[in-house]
This record gives sequence, C-alpha cells and structure tokens, in this order.
Amino acid sequence: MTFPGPEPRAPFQGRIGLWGAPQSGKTTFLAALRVAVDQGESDWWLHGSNDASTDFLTDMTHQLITLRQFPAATLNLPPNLQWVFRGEREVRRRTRFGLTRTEREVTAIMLDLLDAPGGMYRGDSRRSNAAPSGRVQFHDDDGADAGDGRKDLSEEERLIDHLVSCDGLIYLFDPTRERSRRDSYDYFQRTVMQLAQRAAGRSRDRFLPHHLAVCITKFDHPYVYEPAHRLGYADNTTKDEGFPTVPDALAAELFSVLCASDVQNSAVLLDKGIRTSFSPDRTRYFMTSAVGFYLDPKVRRFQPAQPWNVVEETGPEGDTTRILGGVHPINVIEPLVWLATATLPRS
Ligand SMILES: Nc1nc2c(ncn2[C@@H]2O[C@H](COP(=O)(O)OP(=O)(O)O)[C@@H](O)[C@H]2O)c(=O)[nH]1
Ligand SMILES: [Mg+2]
Repeated sequence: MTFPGPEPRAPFQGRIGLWGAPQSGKTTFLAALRVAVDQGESDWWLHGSNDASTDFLTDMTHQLITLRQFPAATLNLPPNLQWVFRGEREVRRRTRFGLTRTEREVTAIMLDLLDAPGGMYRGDSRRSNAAPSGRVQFHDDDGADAGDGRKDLSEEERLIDHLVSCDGLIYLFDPTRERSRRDSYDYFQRTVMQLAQRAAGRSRDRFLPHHLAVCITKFDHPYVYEPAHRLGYADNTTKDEGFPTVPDALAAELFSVLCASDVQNSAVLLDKGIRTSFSPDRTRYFMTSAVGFYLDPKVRRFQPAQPWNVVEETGPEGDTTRILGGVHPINVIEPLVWLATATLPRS
C-alpha cells in the first residue's frame, strides 16, 4: 500500500523591477545577467517568460558576447517583456511538533525591465496611444487599453504602476553620466514621489515598502574605478583573476564618496534621497559592471595597466564604444539573489 506524498509546493514568486535613467546600463545589465548565470557561480538561472522576452535576451546576449557590442538603445521594446530568475533559497519551517527546520525551496522572481524613453522620469507624462516605447506589461498591441480596464494611461503612469507592484527594485546609478548630465536626481526624485503617493500606505514604517538594491554601474570605467582604487576601496584579492571588487560593507560609503565629488550637488541629493525614502534595513549597495574588467587572454589575469574593457572610437558616425575582450560581469547576479532572499517570506 502506498501513501500519497506531500503535495508539491508551488514556487514562491516575487517581482523585481529594474529601473534607472536612460543610458544607465539597464539593457546591458540584463544581457550580462544571462552571461553571469551561465558562468556558473550561483545556483540560479534566468529565462524569458514568453517568446518575446526569450528572443530579446538571446539577441542582447549574442550582441554582447559574440559581436562585442553594447546593445543598441532600445526605443521600441516589445510589450510583455518579463524574465524569470529561478533558484533555491533556504526557508525555516515549523514542524507539526513545534520545532523549526530549514528547508530548501524553489523560488521564482519575475524580473521586469522598466525602460523609460528619455524624459519620462522627469515628468514628460504624455498620454500616448502609440506603441509603447518602454517595457509595458499590460499594454495591448494598439496601446488603447491598459488591460485592466483603464484606458488612456500615460506611459509614466504605467511605469509607476509597475514599480508600485514590485517587492524589490534594482536602481542603476551611472556615475559617468552624472559627470556630464547631472540628472540622476531628477529621474530618481520624481519617480520616488509618485511611488510614495501610491505605495507608502502599505509600508510598516516611515519608508517606502520596497527593498532597494542600488547598483553603481560601470565600475570598470576609469571615472569609477580610478577613485575606488586610489581611495583604497578596491580589493584585488577576492577573485582568481585578480579582478577588483569592493566589499558590500564598503559599497554604500564609496557611493556617498562618488556622489560627494559632484560639485553641482545633484548626486549628493540623490544619495540623501535614497536614504530618506528607503529603509536602511532594506537597502544595499553594489559596485557593478556588466562587462567587467579587461582580462589579458594570454596570462588570464587582470592587468592594472589596462583595467578598462571598453574602447571608445570616433568615426564618421560619431563616437562609438566597443567591448575589448571577454565579458566578466561583476555584482550582476548578487543584487537579484539578495532581493530574492530578502523580499520573500522566510517561513
Ligand atoms: N564601461 C561600461 N560601459 C557600460 C556598461 N554597461 C553599459 N555601458 C555603456 O552605457 C551605454 C548605455 O547602456 P544601456 O544598457 O543601453 O543603458 P539603458 O539605456 O539604461 O538600457 C552603453 O551603450 C555602453 O556604452 C558597463 O558595464 N561598463
Ligand atoms: Mg535600454
């Protein structure tokens, strides 16, 4: 006689939004995430949740790895893009006898790319029935119906809807853009104000309810790596190839240092804005690079004389960037794994 086993549990599911100013590195981050998963340092994997998302990921990754090009600026993303980050995490369960036991449990995190066309986070909230230029999950092909009965939402409202419904957010901050454009705070504060209007009520404390992973992107870029190295934040001893890393415990401090070097004060406001809007207990900082540092293929070691993995070229079509060598993403999986473990219920 056989007894039925326990019902298999449906995997825990959560939702994470990836956002940041245009050009902050969102699409490249996603392409690199796929590479990082396959380079195999964690138990997680990533796949599309529909054909359009799978195709998008495959194309972007091909471009990054094989063609050594950055993904083209995506002005017209297909609707319904969503990826699944799937793995296992440890949860504590109470047994029938009142004891607690640690179990491994399948976990699936939905990852949305909240890609806004230029101007959106600054409040360019045109009502639009045109095909969406951002990643808009519930947008019909003709764009007339938001899918939840609300017609004629602006693109901005749809993006905010997405952010509100996420458990965790990955915010990409690009210090290299901040040197020239100084508009990260604009993007950030406008979105945060709207998030607060809709989501603050469901928070159990004075902050927004979301967990926030702040990724300081383009760590490989001389503007970012040079001060990190000079001020003693970079450590070359943790990776076999000698790639620099910044311990997570120091990343928040380095972020403040990078922001403070902005003489126009915009990045300083961003730093303060993050700390006043998101709970310090639910915020973590990561020094991230989608393409990683250059690895000398002959000696398979990081070369301090040639850290940067990107070549900037000026041609007849203007300035272009090309990836010099292999792609070795830094802190691309880690923010997601942290959010996957931190945002879902523990037992
Ligand atoms: N040095 C460096 N540059 C990067 C990296 N990721 C992106 N970039 C640069 O930033 C540009 C914008 O990246 P993209 O992913 O398109 O940004 P998005 O607009 O936020 O999706 C790219 O074309 C690259 O020039 C990185 O990891 N390192
Ligand atoms: Mg993009």
